[in-house]
Amino acid sequence: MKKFPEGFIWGTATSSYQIEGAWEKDGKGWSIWDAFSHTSGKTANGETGDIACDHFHRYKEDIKIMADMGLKAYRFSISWPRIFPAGTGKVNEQGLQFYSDLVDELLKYDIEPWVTLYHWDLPLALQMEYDGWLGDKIADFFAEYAEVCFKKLGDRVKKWITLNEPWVVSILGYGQGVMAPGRISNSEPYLAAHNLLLAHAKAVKCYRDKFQDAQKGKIGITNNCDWREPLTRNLEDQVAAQRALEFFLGWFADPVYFGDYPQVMKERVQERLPSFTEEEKEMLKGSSDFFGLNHYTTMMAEADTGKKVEQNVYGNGGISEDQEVILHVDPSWKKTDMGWAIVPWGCKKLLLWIQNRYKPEEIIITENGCAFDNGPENGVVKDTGRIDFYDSYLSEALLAIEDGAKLTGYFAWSFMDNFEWALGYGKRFGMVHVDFESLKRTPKNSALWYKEVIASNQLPEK
Ligand code: PNW
Repeated sequence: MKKFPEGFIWGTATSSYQIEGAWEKDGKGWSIWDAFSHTSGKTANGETGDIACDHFHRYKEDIKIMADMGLKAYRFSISWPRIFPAGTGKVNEQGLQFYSDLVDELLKYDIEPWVTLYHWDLPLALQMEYDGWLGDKIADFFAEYAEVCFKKLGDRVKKWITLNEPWVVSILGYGQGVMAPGRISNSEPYLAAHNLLLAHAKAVKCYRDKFQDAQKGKIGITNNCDWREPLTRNLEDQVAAQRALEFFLGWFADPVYFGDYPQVMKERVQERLPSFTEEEKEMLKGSSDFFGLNHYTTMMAEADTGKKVEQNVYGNGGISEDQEVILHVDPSWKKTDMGWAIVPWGCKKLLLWIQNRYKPEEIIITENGCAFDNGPENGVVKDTGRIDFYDSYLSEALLAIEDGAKLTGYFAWSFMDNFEWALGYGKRFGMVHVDFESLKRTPKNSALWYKEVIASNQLPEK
């Protein structure tokens, strides 16, 4: 059995709105997810994150479980409206204190905090008064918020992630409307994405100008991408798969690594794609110290020759009309409770595609995981499907490392079952089971399996 590289970072991930609860506690303002989940018809069974896992009150118990698992790192996000109830202006010290205490508790057990500044819970006030990610002041507000976090926590937090999955914010929040703020448009996603990228760049500039020398941390962005495999070996389908990847990941990673959008997007999206000034390009280029990747699944790509639009599987594809790519899933592929196909080799191919295109010094998988619904029986949760999933994806990640991908860390999504956005509590991604009535935590067998992986730095013999 091959070992992972020495010092490999093993972690789990969560996000504020999905686990914290305490939605109006200690001066927190409302986020767009508070408003969205409280709007009838937007989430499964009208479920909300009002209580969620009540992590806000139970973080010590949760961190104890993390320590028992032997986690080296824990990725969580800060709720912007806990820090700035109105999005900008006055800071809520009580909100900051919660995260400061959380960080101290993690460090007590030698678990390194990896902090995401934005995992989708935008202060509602900024949505109402400034049009959220469509407004031209949003990047400055984000940098203002980020600076407060660097100042208060940067003495102890050495890993920062500005944004989680701007693709999801743009496509699912502004394109398909299934996530907050629930807008449906074929132009707004491009504008939201543009402002997200500028917000990222401004926060990074602030960190580098004012904090990085003294605090000696790293800062980057996390993008999500599925793999796109050409449906056939025809040149058209190969080009279509490449185009789909550029529309998905290149949209965000090209500006961060090269300073501008992919050419193919400029050609196809035209005036709906905003452009960067020279100064903005400079600010964006090289603005991530590591390549943060969230990866879940794979689809096959076919060039859309114009006749098949109706049968397109739009869901995961970006703004499909602009790409002219039809997505397919192989019927033989097994699926998780999300309906996402389990295709471990797609993970390897994607890692190598990233290494080859961007040549990052480090890639960190900041999320990978699966939803399966297994509950405790006599205190034991036999989630073999989840163990198989992790084992297969990690095996492929290891092969990618052997082939040159500089993968240096891996975060399982998720530490515990939580609020899966519009799908509510029915989709369970956790290594730790949460009973949403009693809020009791039960580590699943996958948590015990992961503990073994971490301790030995390799995958156990099967
Ligand atoms: C990610 N898609 O979301 C998020 O970062 C997590 O908050 C979430 O719980 C997890 O993955 C599981 O869903 C995604 O449709 C949501 O392609 C949707 C998609 C991708 C990622």
